[in-house]
Amino acid sequence: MTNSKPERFYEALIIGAGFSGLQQLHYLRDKLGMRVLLLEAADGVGGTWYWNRYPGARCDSESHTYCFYFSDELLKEWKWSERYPSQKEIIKYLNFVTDRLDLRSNIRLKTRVLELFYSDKKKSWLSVCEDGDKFRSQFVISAVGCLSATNYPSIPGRDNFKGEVYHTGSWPHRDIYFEGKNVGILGTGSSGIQAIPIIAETATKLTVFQRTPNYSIPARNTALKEKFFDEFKQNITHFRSQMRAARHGHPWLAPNISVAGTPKSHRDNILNKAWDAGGLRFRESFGDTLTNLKSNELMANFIRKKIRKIVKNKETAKILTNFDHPFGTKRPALDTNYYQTFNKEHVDLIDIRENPIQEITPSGITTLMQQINLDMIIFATGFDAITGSILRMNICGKRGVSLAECWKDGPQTYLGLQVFGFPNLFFITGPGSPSVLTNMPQSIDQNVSWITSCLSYMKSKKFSTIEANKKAMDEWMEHVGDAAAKTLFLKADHSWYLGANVSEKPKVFMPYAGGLNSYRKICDKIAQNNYGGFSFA
Ligand code: N01
Repeated sequence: MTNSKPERFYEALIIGAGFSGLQQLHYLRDKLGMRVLLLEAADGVGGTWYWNRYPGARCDSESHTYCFYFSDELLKEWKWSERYPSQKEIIKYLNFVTDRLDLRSNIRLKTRVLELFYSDKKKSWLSVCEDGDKFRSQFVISAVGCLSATNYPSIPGRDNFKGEVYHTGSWPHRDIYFEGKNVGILGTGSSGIQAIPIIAETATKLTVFQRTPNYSIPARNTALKEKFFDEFKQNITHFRSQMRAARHGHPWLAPNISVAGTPKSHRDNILNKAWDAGGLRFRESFGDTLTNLKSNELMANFIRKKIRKIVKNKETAKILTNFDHPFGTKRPALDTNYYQTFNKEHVDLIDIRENPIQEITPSGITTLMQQINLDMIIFATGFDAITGSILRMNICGKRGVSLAECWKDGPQTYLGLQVFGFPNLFFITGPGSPSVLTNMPQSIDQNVSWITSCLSYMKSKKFSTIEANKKAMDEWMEHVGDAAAKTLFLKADHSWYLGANVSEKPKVFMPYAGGLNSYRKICDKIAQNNYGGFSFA
C-alpha cells in the first residue's frame, strides 16, 4: 500500500474467472444490477483449467454435466465433442459463455490480488493488486477455486536441476516436447495418471516416482454422437433434477445395496459392468462403498485383480496395487491406458517408499538405490488445496485480524460461505462446503445462487453488512467434522482433503461430506429462516 494510486469503487469485487467467478459475475450484474468487477490473475478466463494444461488434462465429470445449468439456451447451444471434456475444450466453452453473456467488459485480467483489508470504519474491503492498483468494494466474493495453489515437494537440491522442470498445475502455455528425452514424473494422483500415458507415447524413457498408489478406473472416453445431443436436449430437466438429488452432484444415485451384502457372483457381475462402462459412476455401483470398510475392501480387491490382469510385470503390479487407504477416500482417478503404460519397455516405476528420493542433482534424481539421469522433471504433486489460494490473498478482517491467524488450526467457516470477523466476504466452494467431493459446477451453482439471493435480501432490507456468527460457525464446523467421521474418508490420513500433503498445514478434513443434496437443503432452510446464524447491520 505504499503507492498513491487512487482507489476505484465497486459494489462487489469477484476474484477468479473460473466457473464460479463467471457465474457469480453474471448473477450479480444481470440479476441484481450491481456494479461489479471481476479480477483474474491469468491473461484469460478458465480458472484452474487455465493453468492445468498438462498433457492429457481432462475433466472426469462427464461433459454434459460439467457445465452451467442455469440456462437451457446455453446448454443447447454448446456441443461437447467427447464424453469427458479436455482442458482445451473447457477453455473454449468458458470463453464461449463469457462472450455469450457479454462478461468481458466487467473482467480485468492479469490482475493478481495480493492483499485484502476490511475497514471497520468504512465497512468495506480494500483489494490491493500486484501492480499496485486498489479497489474498494462493499462485498468481496472469493472465486479462487480449490485447486489453484500448486504444491512443490521440498526435496533437497530441487533448484539445482539443470534440465527442464514443470508442474502439472502451472503448465507452460507453449508446446513441450518429450521426444528424445529422459523424463521423470513425481506424483500419481489424477494429474499424473492422466499425463503419464501421453508422455510415454513420445519420451525416450519415462521414470515414474510413486509414493502412494492411487486407485484408477478406466474412463472409457469416446466421441459423442449427434444422437446423444438430440437426446440430451430433450432431457435437460431430467439431468438437472438428478444432479440436484445426488449427494455428489452427478446425474446418478447409488443403489441402496451393500457390497458386502451381495453374493460374490452378483457383485462381480455389477462391478464388471461398471468397470466396462467406466467413469466415476463405478464408485456408486453400491450404496456403502464409503461407509463400510468390509464393502470397501471388496471393491479394492476387485480393482487390484483388474490391475494385476493388465500389468504384466508382477513386481510392477505389486507396487501399483499396494494401496494404503480405502478406495475413494482419496480422490480416485479416471484413466486412459494408465496401467497399460507400465507394460512398455521404456517406462519404469519406482516405489519411493521402498527406495526414497535422496536428492535432486543437476543431472537427475538420486534415490537410496540408484541415480536416474533425466532431461526433464515433472512435478504432478498437487495443490495446497481448498485453503491455499484463499490464504495467498493475505486477508485481514475486522480489527486487522488475519484469516491465516484465524485458520491456524484449520479452516473455520459457516456453511463454507463466510467467516466470523470477516463481514461481507463470501467464498464459493470454500472449506466446510461440499466442493471437491462433488461435480464442481453443481456446487458452484448452489453457492452462487445462495449468495445472490442473500445479497438481494440485504438490498431489500437495506442492510449493508452480513457476518457469520461465531456460535453458528462453531456448530457448523462440528457438523462438518461429524459428517466426515461417518464416512471412511478419515482413514486416508495423508490425503489433500485433510491438507496432509502440505507439511505446515493443519490436518483437518476440509470439505463437507454430508452431501450436496443435504447441504442445499440446510442452506435453503437457513435462507428461509431469515438467514439464521448471520448478523446483519
Ligand atoms: O494432485 P494429488 P493431482 N514426493 O494431490 C505425490 C483434481 N484434478 O494434481 O499420495 C513424492 O492428487 C502424491 O503422493 P501421496 C482432482 O480433484 C482433477 O494429481 O501424497 N510424491 C500424489 O501421488 C485431484 O484429486 C482432474 O503419497 C509426492 C501426487 O503427488 C486434484 O485435482 C485432473 C510428494 C499428488 O496427487 C489433485 O490432483 C487433475 C513428494 N514429496 C486433477 N508430494 C480431473 O478432473 C506429493 N506427491 C480429471
